[in-house]
Amino acid sequence: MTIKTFDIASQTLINKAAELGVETGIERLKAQQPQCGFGQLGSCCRMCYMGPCRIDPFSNGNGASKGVCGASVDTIVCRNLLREEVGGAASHVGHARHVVLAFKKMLEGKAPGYKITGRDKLMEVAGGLGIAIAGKADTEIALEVVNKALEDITRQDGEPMNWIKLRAPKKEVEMWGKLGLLVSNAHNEIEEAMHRTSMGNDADPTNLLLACLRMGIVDGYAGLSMATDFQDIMFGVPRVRSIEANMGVLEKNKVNIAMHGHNPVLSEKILEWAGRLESETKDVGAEGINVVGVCCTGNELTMRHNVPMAAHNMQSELILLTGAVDAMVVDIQCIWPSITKISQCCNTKIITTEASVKIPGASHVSFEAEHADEQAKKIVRMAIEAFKGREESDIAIPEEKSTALAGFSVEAIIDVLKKVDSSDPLKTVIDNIVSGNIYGVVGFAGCPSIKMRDTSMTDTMVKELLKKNVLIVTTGCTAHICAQADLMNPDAVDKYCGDGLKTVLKALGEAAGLSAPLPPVWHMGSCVDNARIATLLGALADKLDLKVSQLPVAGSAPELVQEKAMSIGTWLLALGLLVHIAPSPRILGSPVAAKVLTEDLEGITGGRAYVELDPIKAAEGLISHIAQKRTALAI
Ligand code: NFS
Ligand code: SF4
Repeated sequence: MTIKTFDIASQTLINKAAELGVETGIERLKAQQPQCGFGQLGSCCRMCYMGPCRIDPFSNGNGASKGVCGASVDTIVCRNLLREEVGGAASHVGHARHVVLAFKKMLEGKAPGYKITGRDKLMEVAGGLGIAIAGKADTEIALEVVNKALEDITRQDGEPMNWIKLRAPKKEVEMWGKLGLLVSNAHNEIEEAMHRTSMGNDADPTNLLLACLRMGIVDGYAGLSMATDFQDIMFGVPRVRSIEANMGVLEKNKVNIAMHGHNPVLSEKILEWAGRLESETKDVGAEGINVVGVCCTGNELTMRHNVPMAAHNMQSELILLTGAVDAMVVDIQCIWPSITKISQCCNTKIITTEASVKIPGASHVSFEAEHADEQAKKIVRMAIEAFKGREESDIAIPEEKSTALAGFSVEAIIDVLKKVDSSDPLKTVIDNIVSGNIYGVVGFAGCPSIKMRDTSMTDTMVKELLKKNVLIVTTGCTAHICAQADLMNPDAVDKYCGDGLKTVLKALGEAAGLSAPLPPVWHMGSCVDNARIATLLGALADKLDLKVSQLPVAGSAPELVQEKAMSIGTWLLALGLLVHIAPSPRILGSPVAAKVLTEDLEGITGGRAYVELDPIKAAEGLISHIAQKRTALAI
């Protein structure tokens, strides 16, 4: 495997690592070559101690075609796939539960550091859940909302989740009811999925694949949608704003605190205390505090507070090599254990904050909502103290930084559209889709992968699609990639868009009073904010009385890394979307899984997985899918 070159900022720091003899993921990926073929096909099983068993797809009957227990390759692959989905859904449900419980503590007076910031959102959610509002105090309404959320991880009555009823599009709820996919309790689903995939239980590949769809729906509603709703209620609904991206946002003379992870319950407090303790930086010779964001917590902070988005996941080790990150504060998910080793040579203090996420070599400050102020103060002071360890000669901040517009929540998008048509905001989008000015919409989500980054998979695909007038919405680390590639600012319109899309974005920008076009790639948030994309699609489908699968839209996880991206992708499959994925998910060892997910599923939910590793061909595949949908709608 050859790895070519990366973007300039990353490459500068990769070179610095080489000079210093510091190992990064690039060397470790090389050292893993060749990666295990059984693993890539999903055809190895470790579910019991008669194994591990592996099935050779090329044995032609000569090698092992069954596990010791007789499990077929289809059983093995589908069981493994469901466990991947569990990993993803458990992460998102755990994230949502953490936010809900922090909010509950606040309502009970036990976490005084937090408040209700998004009151309108609270009322919208309460109304949607059927909670009577009149005559009640906000906290009373909020507690009822919390109880509805907790029902979705406790109820045993088999009733569909409250958050499905609140957020799922109508026709899909009907379809899921017929298919037996209306899940009730996220924790029960996760337990049952682990149970049924353990040795000697579910051996039917189709039954296991249906369970994968259920897990996707668990992720979508008890994970993504619930987390997004509560974060908006606690911290406010994002609004469109101008921000900066890439590692050039670090500031040489300031204490740089990199927030990395996912949970705004932590990062919001660190940001607040960084502001409150700014004057203390004088004592160590710094000129203030610069909080920057890495990965999804970066997206959360940028969408609500203009905090610069410094680095995506693949750059989370590289940013330390700038020598200018005084502290990297992490919570949950996507945190590479390698950072503590790298931090030793770069004078960075790595601070873990979750009891369940500790890393050897890091300092640990446990962070609980009850003591948020005290603990955030302590963490910020540790970062200020760490500034003293700076080595002037080690500092190498890349120059690269770009500007971008972020904060495209559904509410923010509707606000812009209302300026064109106040009584029927979605009409503008629909009219432009019908006229072909917007040929279609593709949502990009997920991670940057070292395996795909040298082909610039995401940026290349996005540029190809823009040429064909496809509007792009994005979340997660692909949002970082697009911001760094200058795809989220108004200048990108003339540079990359086809004529139709140019016309729409210019008109919308003017209506929004920006005196510039809207960007062609809309930053809709973190990975849990994929809920926002689904809400927007659902609103379009419900308004047109169509199924989501009939819309000229698609999704892409062009640099799949995380199990979380798999469970999100499966939710989108359940919603009826074409989901492009690269590299291939670990299903190709199973003829049944490959056929069901890439072909047959289309006849069931309307969704289909599409694996293509070449960015140009992948963009063409998405365009031809959109073309088919347009033809079917006679537009
Ligand atoms: Ni999403 Fe966010 Fe990034 Fe991938 Fe990780 S940070 S939750 S999983 S790597 S996009
Ligand atoms: Fe092998 Fe079956 Fe055990 Fe899996 S469950 S390791 S296939 S014997």
